[in-house]
Amino acid sequence: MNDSLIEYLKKSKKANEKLLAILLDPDKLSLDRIPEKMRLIHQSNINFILVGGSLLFTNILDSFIKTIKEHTTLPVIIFPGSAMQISNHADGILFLSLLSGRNPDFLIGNHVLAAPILQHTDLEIIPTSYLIIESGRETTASYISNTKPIPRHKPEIAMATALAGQMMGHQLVYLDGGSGAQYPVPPALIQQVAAHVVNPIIIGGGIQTKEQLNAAFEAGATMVVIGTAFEEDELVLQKL
Ligand code: 1GP
Repeated sequence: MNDSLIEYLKKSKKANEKLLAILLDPDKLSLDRIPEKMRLIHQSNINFILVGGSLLFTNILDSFIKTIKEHTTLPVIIFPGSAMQISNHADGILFLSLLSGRNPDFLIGNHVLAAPILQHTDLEIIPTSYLIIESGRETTASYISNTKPIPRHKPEIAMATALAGQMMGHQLVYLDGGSGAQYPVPPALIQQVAAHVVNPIIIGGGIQTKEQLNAAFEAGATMVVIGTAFEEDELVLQKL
């Protein structure tokens, strides 16, 4: 890939190309299983690997990403749950502002802790508006961040929030139902955001079926993230 990660995402949006990412959580995948997972990923049309989690119980992020990179040329992007999740082995990091919430730790606190460390890495830093959307039951992301998600029947709030993020200079929007969401982000909500925001949109949380995947793309997602479905069923990528 010659472009920066964000340029690639922006070009994909412009060309109406649809991208798929797999989210690998270091707590849920042991290092020795990475080669086998990467083989499955290479047999499908995955474009990006995301790594991270709201909670990390083990301090293995560096070796986790290093092992992934030994088995793939796909770009690896950190999707951090906190300022502790930084590794120079990745290609980039989503510099997330949790705009759906009103917790200063996730709006600026973690960023201040991370910035001096990120300055000395080669990571591409991607300023991202991160919006948690209500998805049926409380998610780890919402609980750990101590924030309320945006109600799923209020697309106008999601739209106004994503627009504000764009005006702040963010390059990307991530609408997330949260890991293992009961219901994915509603297509009507994605549509409303896509109609007003030029930044590429990432959708994640609870995507299990081809229908849900296509609905997200048709509503305006440039990239869809699959995490739990691949953890629970290794063959899911062939069905999507
Ligand atoms: C979670 O968007 C990601 O933050 C992926 O969600 O694990 O439900 O696929 P799932």
